[in-house]
Amino acid sequence: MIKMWGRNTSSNVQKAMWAVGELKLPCERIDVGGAFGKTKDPSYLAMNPNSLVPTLEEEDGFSLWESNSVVRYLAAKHGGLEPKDAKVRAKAHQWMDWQLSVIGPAITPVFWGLIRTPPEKRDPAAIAAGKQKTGDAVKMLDERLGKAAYLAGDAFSYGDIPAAVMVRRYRDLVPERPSFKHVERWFAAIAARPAFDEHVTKIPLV
Ligand SMILES: N[C@@H](CCC(=O)N[C@@H](CS)C(=O)NCC(=O)O)C(=O)O
Repeated sequence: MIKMWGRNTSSNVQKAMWAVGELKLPCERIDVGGAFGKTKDPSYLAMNPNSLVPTLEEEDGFSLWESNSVVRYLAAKHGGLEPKDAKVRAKAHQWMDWQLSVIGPAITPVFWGLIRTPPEKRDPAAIAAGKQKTGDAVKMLDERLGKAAYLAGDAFSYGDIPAAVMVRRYRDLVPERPSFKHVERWFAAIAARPAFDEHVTKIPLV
């Protein structure tokens, strides 16, 4: 059975576990990171020198880090989630990379400010700037989703996974957000997926 190292409250672990759920793979998830610690243990660092979660470990000793790479690997190995057409697949990869480079960094100060920082220590300006940047990013998603049902094209794929985990956080953290009707239509379809419900919606933001 595969092992996924990482606490389930991590957005990056959630991406990997959501893919595990979509692919219906037997998996043991092991709590490390955050309050659980252990990511600086030599045995963990040998698998993941970043001291971050998640890390995938297979029975033959193969290990892999970077959540989006883990998602793509599991999909390629087990079949499913991966668009067959090269251009559609490239669009999926584009939106996965965009999550790491654009919407992830935009929402991080909002998440840390509102969830992991006590009210008296919050930096309201940083939170407001993060909300604005995240809204600008979600507007890009809305424009894309005005032209296609899912981010890569007509069908759900791994290209939706990283962005949807971020949009879940945006919707919960920014109730005063503008209305993005295409994103809302797409998110309703995502939220109806049992694996998303189990590995993302049901995990509180902490
Ligand atoms: N780009 C990496 C980022 C991994 C990352 O930053 N993980 C965070 C949790 S979301 C982490 O390990 N934080 C320290 C900890 O949980 O101990 C990925 O996508 O896997």
